[in-house]
Amino acid sequence: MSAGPVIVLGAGGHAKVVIELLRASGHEVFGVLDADPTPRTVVDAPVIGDDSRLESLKAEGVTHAFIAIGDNGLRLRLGRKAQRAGLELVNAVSPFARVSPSARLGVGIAIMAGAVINAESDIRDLAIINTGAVIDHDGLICEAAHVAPGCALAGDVTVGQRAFLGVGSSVIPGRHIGEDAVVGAGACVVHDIPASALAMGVPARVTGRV
Ligand code: JB3
Repeated sequence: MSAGPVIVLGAGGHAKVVIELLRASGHEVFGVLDADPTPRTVVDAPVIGDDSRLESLKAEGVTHAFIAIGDNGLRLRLGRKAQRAGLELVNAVSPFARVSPSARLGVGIAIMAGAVINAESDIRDLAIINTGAVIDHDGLICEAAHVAPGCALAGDVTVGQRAFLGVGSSVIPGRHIGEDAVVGAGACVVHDIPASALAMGVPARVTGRV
């Protein structure tokens, strides 16, 4: 069954991309909720209020939500809040992404144009697989993790909840990135990265804590 009208949370740059993905997949975008409820449009979608509107939207016929906010912790919290308000999370998957038929997807996931998700990978709720990123076979991308544009993850890579892989970073096969870790842009991960660590460079080295 196709999703009904979708409310999008967040009115920034990420929301612009997501709204266009939702429309390209045939979804109706009902409107946008933002912390700044000033009436305006986001790629022609109206900002209709802030999150206080969530509770009433189901009665207005809205059935689904998408959390279009890049902050991983906030996206996870808002996703669960939207579900508690009775809204289902929809996925925003570009028609120009390649998702293996054996890959498993949760809900509330953004998969941008040019992204590739290979065999038997597991992408959990509220993750972002950004423009042109590659998740090779048997990858595990946990809840609300963000794999930025141009990342390349070889086979059997695990990315923990709310972790962030910066633009163009790469990970060799079998490595684990811990929960809430941050990998800097262009880094090359050849060793496991501990939870909440900040790692950067080629090869990536832990330089601090997030
Ligand atoms: O790297 C790429 C390709 N995209 C980034 C994306 C994944 O994350 C992008 O470059 C940014 O780094 C970021 O995009 P985002 O989240 O759109 O950033 P920003 O432009 O700051 O927009 C965040 C929006 O969320 C703002 O309009 C805030 O007012 C809004 N916001 C903040 N807290 C909230 C809340 N909106 C709602 N509904 N609820 C909140 O609690």
